[in-house]
Amino acid sequence: MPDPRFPSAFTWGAATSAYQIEGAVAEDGRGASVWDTFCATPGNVKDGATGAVAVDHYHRYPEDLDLMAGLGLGGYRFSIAWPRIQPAGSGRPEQRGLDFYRRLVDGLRERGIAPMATLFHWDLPQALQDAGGWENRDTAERFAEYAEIMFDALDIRDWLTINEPKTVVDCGYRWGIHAPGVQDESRAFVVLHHLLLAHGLASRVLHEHHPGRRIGPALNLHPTYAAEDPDDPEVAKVVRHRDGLENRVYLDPIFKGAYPADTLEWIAERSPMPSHIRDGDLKVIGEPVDVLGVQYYTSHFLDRRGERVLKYPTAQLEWLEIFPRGLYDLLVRLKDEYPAVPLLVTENGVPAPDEVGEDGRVDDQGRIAFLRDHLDAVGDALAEGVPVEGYYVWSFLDNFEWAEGYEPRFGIVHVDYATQRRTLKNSALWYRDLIATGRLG
Ligand code: GBH
Repeated sequence: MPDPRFPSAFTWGAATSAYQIEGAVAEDGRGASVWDTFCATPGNVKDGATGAVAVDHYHRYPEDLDLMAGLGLGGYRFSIAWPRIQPAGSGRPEQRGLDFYRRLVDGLRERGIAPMATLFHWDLPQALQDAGGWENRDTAERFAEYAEIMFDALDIRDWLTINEPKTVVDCGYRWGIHAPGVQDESRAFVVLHHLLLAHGLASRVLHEHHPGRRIGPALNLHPTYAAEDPDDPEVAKVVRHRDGLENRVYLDPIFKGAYPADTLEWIAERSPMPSHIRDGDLKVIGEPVDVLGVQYYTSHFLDRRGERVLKYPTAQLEWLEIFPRGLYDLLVRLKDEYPAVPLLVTENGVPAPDEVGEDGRVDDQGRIAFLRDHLDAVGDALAEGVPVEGYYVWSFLDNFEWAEGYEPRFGIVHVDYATQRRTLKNSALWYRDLIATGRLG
């Protein structure tokens, strides 16, 4: 019997992003992105790795599509490389770039896999960065134009605007560990506002030109908890503050049309961001959301000083403290505190240093347990009436893990980087069985 908590229309999917898998960075007219630039500076990425070749998906996509079909995936979430479409960040689209994504979408359709496209997964055209990037309000306008090109070019129902604005703000602009490598809070929060503006502007374009399709943001959200005594008012204050910076500062403007007052006040002490909010911006940002992409990896437990305390085991990457219950709490919270919109878990997954064994298999039991436990949390949320429509494993393939290079492997499909040979890990076989039987096992 299939697990009764999951509706029969539930989408079992997997996700990737352009820069992490495509390679072919100088092909078919693609322009440079901020990540090409960032990778070129020694010290930014482990072992000097880059996405120049990645897993060569740009050339190997037919084989990858066949592997997806073999698993029985119902949905595939990919991202479009803006620099393939507008190499200089604006103007007439590059036909060869459009053609690649058309072939990909056609290939998915032929195999009965529903495509979902992310418009921006961090690979900003370098030309726009040179003009100020997301600190420049104009980039949000350019994004809406690029979005319109894609909406017209691709026959896709579900769209995501910005992948994880928080990661761009924090990693790209506060901590400098992602492109463009800036460490400046005053600039970071201006970027935050313009990313949300870009999200709203693009959503408007879709609603005006393509009623019937759906669009929303892909937010990485982190439940925050007191590590010790939750009744300690000092801790409660710290937890609430962190919740503002991690979650509410993205959710509230998008769903409630207003920045959370406490977080905005904190930001105002560090950044001229509030002076960049123009009349009407929050109306744009508050454009109705048709579907929310929820990306969950970990939760944050905090002590009285706001320091993160690790209470549970971590994965290969230390930031990923494994806490499936956080996903349940998050989904229930979204239902309780925000307007009811269909939810998709657009990323969830775990890294490991997987290798192919002598028997030709990759026995990634840790990943199987991780995925099962998190899907169990999704099932519990569904049983509580949370409208989760689908789940996309991060990631379909091992790939370029940003500043960490190629060492952490997030795929359910193993890639031998020397030969580009693909091998289904045991987690992929487990996922195939789950999709076929509807049972978590
Ligand atoms: C997602 O980011 C991304 O969408 C995806 O591209 C990526 O491959 C995947 O997750 C796995 O990482 O400064 O300690 O937080 C998840 C958010 C942001 C978590 C960057 C790790 C760097 C270490 N990630 N962060 S830390």
